[in-house]
Amino acid sequence: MRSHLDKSETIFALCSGPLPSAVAIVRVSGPRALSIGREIFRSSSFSGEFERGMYFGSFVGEGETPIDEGLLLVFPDNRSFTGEPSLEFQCHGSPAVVCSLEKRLIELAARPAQPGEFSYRAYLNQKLSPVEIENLRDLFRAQDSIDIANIYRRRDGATTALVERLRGALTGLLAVLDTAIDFSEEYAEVTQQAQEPLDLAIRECSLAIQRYARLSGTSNAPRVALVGRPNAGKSSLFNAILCRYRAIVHDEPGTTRDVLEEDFVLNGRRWRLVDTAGRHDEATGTEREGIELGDSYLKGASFWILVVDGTIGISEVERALLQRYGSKPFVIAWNKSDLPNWNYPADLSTLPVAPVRLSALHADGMDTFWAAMEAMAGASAPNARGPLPTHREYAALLEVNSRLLSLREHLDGDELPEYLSEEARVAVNLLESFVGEVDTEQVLDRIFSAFCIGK
Ligand SMILES: Nc1nc2c(ncn2[C@@H]2O[C@H](COP(=O)(O)OP(=O)(O)OP(=O)(O)O)[C@@H](O)[C@H]2O)c(=O)[nH]1
Ligand SMILES: [Mg+2]
Repeated sequence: MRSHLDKSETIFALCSGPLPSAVAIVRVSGPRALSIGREIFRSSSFSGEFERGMYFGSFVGEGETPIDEGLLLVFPDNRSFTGEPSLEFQCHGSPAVVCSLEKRLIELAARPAQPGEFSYRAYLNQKLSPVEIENLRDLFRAQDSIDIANIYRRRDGATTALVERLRGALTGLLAVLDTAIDFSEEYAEVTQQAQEPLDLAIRECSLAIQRYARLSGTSNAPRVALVGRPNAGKSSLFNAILCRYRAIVHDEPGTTRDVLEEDFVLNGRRWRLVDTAGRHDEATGTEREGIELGDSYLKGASFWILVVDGTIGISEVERALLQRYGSKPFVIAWNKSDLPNWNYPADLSTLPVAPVRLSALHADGMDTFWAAMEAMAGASAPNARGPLPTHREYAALLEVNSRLLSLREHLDGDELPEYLSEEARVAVNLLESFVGEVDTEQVLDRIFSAFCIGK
């Protein structure tokens, strides 16, 4: 598709998002940009020659028909995003205004831009390198501030350092395997030694893969499950955390049957909050199914919140939950603190952690609750920060990882050390490709498949 794109054409696009909006920005780039600007822009103070800067005036159509008043940003030379003469019309974000402006641009021989075409021109004019384009693309996919920090940290060479560590671990492994080839009687001992560097490499590799998968939307946000008895206030807390009425709250026990999921931000990271059906031992039929469904979400959660009705306290249900899922990080919310018959536990030694006093109904005690949640999030997502591969590196890491996993499997079997050593060499070679040249064509293809119009 790119082969049809002609740099001698002048392109335009609305780059400010859906209409109506307070302000709309229509971007124009190409050799005719300045003459188009002179046809459309009117101002008593405008001499007829643009300099680099911002102008206030009116925009007109054919026969001086008024379109709007607004600002015009002018980049007369190559000091622009695309590296060619460019304009930005900042007008009112009315569909009618934008439509009239675009109609006039077409009359003046500009054409609508393809997705990512402004960035493509920036690349052709050496304003952006393929790596910068990859970073830009990922910036649009960033879901929280940690993603942004990870993208900018790429410049510090975090992934290169990761690849160096992986290579170090594999070279160590190769040395060990080569010893095994020479001294086959000590093979079992040698493979034992090889396990640790290999496990370390697999862990580092899969963490980087997970980070990218999350950014690209192929893996979900880590889950936080709300669990407890019917009527404890799980759905009320679900709504309080989201700051909106999302789940039905009712004084009838067993209101929530299905699993509800919504995203929220904690410690700069996106998490998925899960509301589950209340648990009790006598549940049957759909209620039992709902509880089992909640159980499967709890198993997959990074941490969980045990919601306890503070007017009742701990029962067998809570004890069983703590027994079964106590090894996973959790917070205990001692809910309904606004009620007169609410009691904070007299003997804290009977509980694994001190509960947080809370009234989900009145959002009272939420500060302490958020502090406890932040501590949990910090403890359960230590891998959020770290090397974030680009798409190209991610694809290579996937392959390295699958080689490492198969190596690990064979290490425990009775595979010949020569075979293992060969496998490890292939993985090292794959890692070598990281330092090779970036495949520009591949990067550019991805711009056109993923960038929006106007970028
Ligand atoms: N006074 C008071 N009432 C609360 C509080 N939290 C929840 N409730 C009430 O307790 C009842 C049950 O609340 P829900 O949030 O639906 O409880 P749940 O744990 O989701 O219940 P199930 O979906 O049945 O498992 C409702 O009448 C709520 O208004 C609170 O902090 N204070
Ligand atoms: Mg509920």
